[in-house]
Amino acid sequence: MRPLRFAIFGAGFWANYQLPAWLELPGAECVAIYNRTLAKAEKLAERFGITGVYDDPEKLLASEEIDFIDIITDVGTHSEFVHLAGRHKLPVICQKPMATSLAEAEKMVATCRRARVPFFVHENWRWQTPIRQLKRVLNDGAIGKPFRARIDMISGFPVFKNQPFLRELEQFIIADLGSHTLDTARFLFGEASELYCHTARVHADIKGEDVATIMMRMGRGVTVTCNMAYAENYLERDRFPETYFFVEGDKGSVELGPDYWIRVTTKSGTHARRYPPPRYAWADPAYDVVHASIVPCNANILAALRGKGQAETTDEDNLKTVRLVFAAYDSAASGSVVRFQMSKNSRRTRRQ
Ligand code: 89Y
Repeated sequence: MRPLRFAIFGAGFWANYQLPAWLELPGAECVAIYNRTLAKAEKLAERFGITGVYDDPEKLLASEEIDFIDIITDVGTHSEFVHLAGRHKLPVICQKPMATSLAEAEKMVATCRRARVPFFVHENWRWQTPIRQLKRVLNDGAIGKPFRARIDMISGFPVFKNQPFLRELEQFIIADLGSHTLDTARFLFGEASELYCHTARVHADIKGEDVATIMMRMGRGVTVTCNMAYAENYLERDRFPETYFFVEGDKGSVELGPDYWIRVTTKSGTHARRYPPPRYAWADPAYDVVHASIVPCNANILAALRGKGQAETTDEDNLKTVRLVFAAYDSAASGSVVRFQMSKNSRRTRRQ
């Protein structure tokens, strides 16, 4: 079968991992790179033997025959490039967070729907090896019906070192990291009906919030709390970028703790097993579990692009995560609970 040809837009920090992650998969071939600063695109292209290099996206689309675009730029340009893909009738994948506001995200989704262009969001967190296993444990029913969960992504890691633009975001940790943790909460527990949020800023030299606490009622009444912090302090159990989970059910409990250990506690005692991610030579060891999750996320979207089933992180699905992200900012600003209405088939949620 002919591989699908694609271009990546963006040659920054994340593209250095997204591109080799694509190379792990048969069935897709990167043929061109666009980046605002040509030298950065050239450097990435040389490293991976890609011939098409451009600093003008229109020129790239006029010169190259491609089947889809993978947008790996900063969030500020996602909308512009998704609309460009829509005009060219090209299927498009966009990094999380999808957009800088809910209205912008809704417009992007509507444009692609009108143009009949498949649109996916590269939301990889839920594809982490230990999180997939945690989902299996919940589905197996060993701990019974979950009633409460804690999701902790609290780290002293200096995130601004590799991603300095994060310092400049007026909305930081919920948009950057909450996009992942809230999506993972939806993946594990279903849609939210209520949300309440507090934020704080510990770093004096950044624009946005670097601490957030979000409490939600999800699915059939599970209380889920997401604790996030990038305060650059000292924490005994800090293993960036591992996310820790603790879920209580009516028959037991399950913990995903440090070093990928999953501990399931039921009447028969505690059963513990490690679920480490695969190690790729191209991945930065400091980001292992996250970089490894790019591969199954790409594979899931590629299968959908080839007409083999539905991807998990479609534009419409991710819009529900985007809704939670901006509801969290609204709740933090107003000090009030945001309530969502579930539609009958529970595929759609909307603010009440
Ligand atoms: O940008 C973020 C992401 O997507 O994964 C972790 C990160 O690099 C910092 O929060």
